Amino acid sequence: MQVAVERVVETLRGVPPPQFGPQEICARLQGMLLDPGTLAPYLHFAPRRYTRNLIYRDDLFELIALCWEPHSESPIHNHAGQLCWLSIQRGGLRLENFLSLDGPGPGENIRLVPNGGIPRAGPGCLDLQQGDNAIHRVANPFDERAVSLHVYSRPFDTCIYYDLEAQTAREMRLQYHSIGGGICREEQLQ
Ligand code: CSS
Ligand code: FE2
Repeated sequence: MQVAVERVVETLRGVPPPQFGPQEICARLQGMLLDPGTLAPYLHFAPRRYTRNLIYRDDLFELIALCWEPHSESPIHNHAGQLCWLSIQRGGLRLENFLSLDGPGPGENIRLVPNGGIPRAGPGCLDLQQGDNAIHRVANPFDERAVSLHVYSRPFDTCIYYDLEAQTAREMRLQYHSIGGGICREEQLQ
């Protein structure tokens, strides 16, 4: 069953704040595939990287479409203690989880160890990251473009990124590539 993106926004807006948690939201997103025509206005790709395209945001949650060029990847990062649902819509993504032996940081001498994942997660796959120690890397090491839909509750504009070799954890600012379908000008990037 394919769902219009507007319908997903409506559904999520209908969830009362105390219920906006793993059980309720996983039940709504599990196996959900969006009608590609309704998602198309939010899909903007950029060479050799992934882009973050904001569909909807309020105080409780944000809905973002991420567009992954072949051979692009995120840094290893956390989600600022917020809940993060990732639903693959097109192509494949490699999901790698890590565990910090030294807390989420930021700081020095932060040791990470691999903590499972999925070598190739495909359309309909839903992943949930929760808590400060929910650290992962998402990559598209494949030869076709990929698209994933993300729900973050509450929205966050910074997170921690990790350098495995240097064992550092630093704050990183997150930016939108487009908002409501319109590409952000440099000065609008937030
Ligand atoms: N959290 C990353 C994407 S992987 S879930 C981000 O929002 O850029
Ligand atoms: Fe993430």
